[in-house]
Amino acid sequence: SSLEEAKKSAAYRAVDEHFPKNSKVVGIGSGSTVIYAVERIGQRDDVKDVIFVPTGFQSKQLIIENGLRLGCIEEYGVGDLDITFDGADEVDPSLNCIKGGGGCLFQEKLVASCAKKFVLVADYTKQSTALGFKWIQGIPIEVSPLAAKKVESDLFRLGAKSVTWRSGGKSKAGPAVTDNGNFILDTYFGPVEAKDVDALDKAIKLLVGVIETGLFNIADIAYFGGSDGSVTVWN
Ligand code: DER
Repeated sequence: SSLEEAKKSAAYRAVDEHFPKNSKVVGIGSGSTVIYAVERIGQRDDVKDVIFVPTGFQSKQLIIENGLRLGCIEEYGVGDLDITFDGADEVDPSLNCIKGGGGCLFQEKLVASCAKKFVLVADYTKQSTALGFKWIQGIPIEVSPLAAKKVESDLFRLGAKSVTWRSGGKSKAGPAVTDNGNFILDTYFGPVEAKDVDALDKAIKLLVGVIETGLFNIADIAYFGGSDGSVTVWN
């Protein structure tokens, strides 16, 4: 489909233009677009000694399936990763993004926080004018299961218009449990202006029981694949 082609062209271009020479440790995000980035990385001849750090079970399997060396985030500190490639659910022109559509936001933000560079790969449907303008499923917020009800009440007091407990859907009765054993509350505040993203992230993070939010403002550059095979770059 042209959407898959769009994801592929963005991911291939991002890897070709940003995979660092002599890199030692590289972060790998989660979702369907990053699959193409790992595919492209696997085609290179300079990656056999590079360590790839996953951001969840899917990401881990992706690294293994592409014959790449698997590392673990437990070994690294800030600045220890040369670069990380990851997707997003929505991106605004200031490169703020909503992540967590795939439920992997905590490890994604953890790995991203240890990387020198964060390269975002996405299809054209992710380009937006403000977070919450196109992605109306809400900001994914990872919470301790013990605190989910309490955090839900906090979020409404913070101005949330809706809070949805992420469910496992048909495949699992009850709430979806993240790779870290937590719940996700998808919380919709309406469109969030770029200037307010950081303050909202911090306000949510202050709530006792919140593990992490899906509000990211750390991307250095974003590659968007177009439906016509073109690639748009925001930075
Ligand atoms: O869950 C996540 O944060 C993923 O990166 C997701 O937001 C992007 O998924 P996609 O590449 O399948 O659209």
